[in-house]
Amino acid sequence: MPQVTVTEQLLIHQKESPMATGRVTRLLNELILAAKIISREVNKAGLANVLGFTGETNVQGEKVKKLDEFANSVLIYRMERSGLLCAISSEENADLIQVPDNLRHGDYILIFDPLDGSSNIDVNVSIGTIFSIFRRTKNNGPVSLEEVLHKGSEQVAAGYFLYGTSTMMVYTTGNGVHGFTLDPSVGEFLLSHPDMKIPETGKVYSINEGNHDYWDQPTRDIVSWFKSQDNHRKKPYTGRYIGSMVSDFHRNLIYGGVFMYPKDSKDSKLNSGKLRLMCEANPMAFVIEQAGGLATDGEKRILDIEPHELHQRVPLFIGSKNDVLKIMEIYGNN
Ligand code: AHM
Ligand code: MG
Repeated sequence: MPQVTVTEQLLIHQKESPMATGRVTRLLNELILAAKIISREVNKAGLANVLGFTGETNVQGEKVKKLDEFANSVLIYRMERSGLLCAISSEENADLIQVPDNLRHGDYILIFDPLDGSSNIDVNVSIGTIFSIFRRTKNNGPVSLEEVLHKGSEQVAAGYFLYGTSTMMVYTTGNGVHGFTLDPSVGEFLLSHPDMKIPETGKVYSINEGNHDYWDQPTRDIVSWFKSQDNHRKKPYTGRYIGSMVSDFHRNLIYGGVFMYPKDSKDSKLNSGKLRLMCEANPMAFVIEQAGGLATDGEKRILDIEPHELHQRVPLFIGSKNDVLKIMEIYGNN
């Protein structure tokens, strides 16, 4: 089989998908380069302590950043210089980042989580970068917050990079979901998972069950349903929880299943779940819908939620269609 590179595939989709303009292709190519740099550092991460790189200063006397800060600065630095963006929002930055006046501007807005799965960064467990791209609706000048706070259904592209046993890229521009694996020997992402579809009914449920006592009753009922023999499978689902959404999501996308981060009462200030709508839930929801699955906050489609702040949090149930429909049914009956 001839090996298709991600650039070739992007160019094919540029012709087929109305949202995938040449500029989106260039933007994704810039993101790919940033992800390759992050991937290289992630692969060296286990050496940090051995080589004494975790302090503020390394053996060359240079300041060393933590991996999540490193990923954030690589993405901001490279993407600001792409000439295609007018504003950037990162999970790591409280405020919207305007592309500086001295750099070339474009009409796209990039929202990302530079390194998701923070609790797994230091223990050699898979982590990822999540991205979401919108097109600016107004013209010139500084981008207002209102211009960024769009529903997820208006994304033009979204996806993630997974730094796992291999580095992968999975993306959609609204024309299916495509997965690529980085071949380190040639430095290219090669098409390994064309037109990904999630099974309609899954096998796996993924949730942090340590939060059980903080859940509301419908959430407890949902998890009991997955663990019982009285469900779609007529036998318990398998429980799998890595604690890196990108990894849990990716496994479920391939095997079928559902990832859940419901609201809980652990932190009274956060009565709406842990995950962020704009940089985590929206891009994953765009991918899952394009793969034939669903994403909800329990009641509403994630992609229809009107954001009112940049770092808004949201309960998230995402995965195989029949499993998410069941979750909505249980919530709907309460
Ligand atoms: P992060 O962006 O700080 O890494 O938080 C998001 C992560 C998700 O990847 C993961 O699903 C979740 O937090 C795990 O949270 P918990 O440790 O509470 O189960
Ligand atoms: Mg995150």
